[in-house]
Amino acid sequence: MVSAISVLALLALTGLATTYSDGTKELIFVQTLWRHGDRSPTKTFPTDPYQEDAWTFGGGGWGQLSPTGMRQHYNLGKMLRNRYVNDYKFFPTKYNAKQIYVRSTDVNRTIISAMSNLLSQYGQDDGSSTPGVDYPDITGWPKGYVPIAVHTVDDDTDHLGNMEATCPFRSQVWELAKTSDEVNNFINSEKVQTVLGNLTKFTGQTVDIDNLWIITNALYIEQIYFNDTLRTKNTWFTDDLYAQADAINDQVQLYQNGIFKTIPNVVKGHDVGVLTRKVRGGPILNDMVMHMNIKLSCQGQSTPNCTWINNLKNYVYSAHDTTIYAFFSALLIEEYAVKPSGGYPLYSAAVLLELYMDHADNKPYFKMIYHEQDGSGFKVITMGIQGCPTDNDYCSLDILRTFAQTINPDQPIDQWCYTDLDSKHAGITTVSMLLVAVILAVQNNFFELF
Ligand SMILES: *[C@@H]1O[C@H](CO)[C@@H](O)[C@H](O)[C@H]1NC(C)=O
Ligand SMILES: *[C@@H]1O[C@H](CO)[C@@H](O)[C@H](O)[C@H]1NC(C)=O
Ligand SMILES: *[C@@H]1O[C@H](CO)[C@@H](O)[C@H](O)[C@H]1NC(C)=O
Ligand SMILES: CC(=O)N[C@H]1CO[C@H](CO)[C@@H](O)[C@@H]1O
Repeated sequence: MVSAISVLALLALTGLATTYSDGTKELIFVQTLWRHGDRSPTKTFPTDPYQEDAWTFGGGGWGQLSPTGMRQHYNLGKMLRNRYVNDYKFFPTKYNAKQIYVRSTDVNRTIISAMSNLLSQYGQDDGSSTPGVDYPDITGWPKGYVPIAVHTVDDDTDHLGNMEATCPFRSQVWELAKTSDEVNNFINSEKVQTVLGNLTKFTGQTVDIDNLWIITNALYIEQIYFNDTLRTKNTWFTDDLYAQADAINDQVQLYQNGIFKTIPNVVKGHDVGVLTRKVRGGPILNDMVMHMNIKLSCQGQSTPNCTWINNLKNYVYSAHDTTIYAFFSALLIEEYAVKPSGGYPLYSAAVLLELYMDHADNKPYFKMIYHEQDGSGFKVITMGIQGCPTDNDYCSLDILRTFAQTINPDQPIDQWCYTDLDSKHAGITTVSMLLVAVILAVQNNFFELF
């Protein structure tokens, strides 16, 4: 008894956490992918009465995180602490540099979202951290506030977090996709042309499906911040036109993420659905699966290349709606982003990917959880993934591995982005057949075949 108490005391002192198990399944690793919180528009159309100087919060100007956005991430951080520190006792009670790694895109709002989130996870005056050890014991320093490292990489080459990173190949695939019958018919439909035509008349610029989002997004945010003056300052704004433009934009986003009704959607010998999912969600899904594979292969190993992952409990990506949507599209669960309407993930949406080791069959399992927006809880979505049991929160890691493999970029992404689509005449039939085979296998759960 005495020794048990001193072990607990020691754990509390060092901030180390214990383990969490559900039956025979032991949690060994958590990866988190979230979208930043509420922000100002990133740009707008020429005739918009609300230009950059209308946005004063969060440092001011385009694309900044608002106090509401900070609060949304503060709330999410609290929920994460409740789950993993208080309930599961899996994360340590205080910041441990070896156990968490945070990677943000190099954008103010994602970095500050991460900081706001970590503030409630590990920066509260609740006695879990120690002045003089975890932060300076001085007047002026908020008591309990522990700064936590947020890493980033250059935005132009961030193919994991930034779906607009420089990638001529991705642009080529999208241009090609637009010429497919499905997308072409959509663009040229009377409904779409009418809305784009009207917006072109009103916004002072030529509106097409590529820049439509700038208008719908600015109007979305103006309805949050300037709802009382929007309709008088912007005389052409109507709820109906906005709703129509927004619905068109939702469809465009499906196409941009490689989700078509035509399967396979082959243009000039290229399967634009598979190629798009490979070039967008492929890198981050494979990055997550790689982390889990290394975590598993390092279990019980003490070689130097295992030190980092053996200590690590939480890998965090602080990113964008586009990132989560590409990730979901890669798993063909894009409809989970926003239920029931579809569309891009909302502010502070978050995906939790938990890795478990089942000590009964000695096999790895994952659980996928979604936080739809501020105020919603954590919802298990594992069963939405094709091939996962529909009546269970857990699913064999092999299902995720197979998805990752199916949409793994053909070459290292920084290299693939600079290849020319038409220079290689890759056997399209092989790619499509493989995809059909994988989908069939997933649906029938015939994984033994692969
Ligand atoms: C941060 O915000 C300022 C003001 O909008 C902007 O000039 C700067 O480029 C932003 N930096 C990043 C990395 O987002
Ligand atoms: C904005 O105002 C309209 C009515 O003028 C209302 O229907 C709508 O719900 C309001 N939107 C928000 C975000 O408050
Ligand atoms: C670590 O290095 C050893 C060789 O020293 C190698 O066999 C093993 O696969 C490596 N593990 C990882 C996770 O890279
Ligand atoms: C609101 C609005 O201006 N609607 C117009 C959109 O375009 C069509 C066709 O050009 C017009 O008939 C609508 O009046």
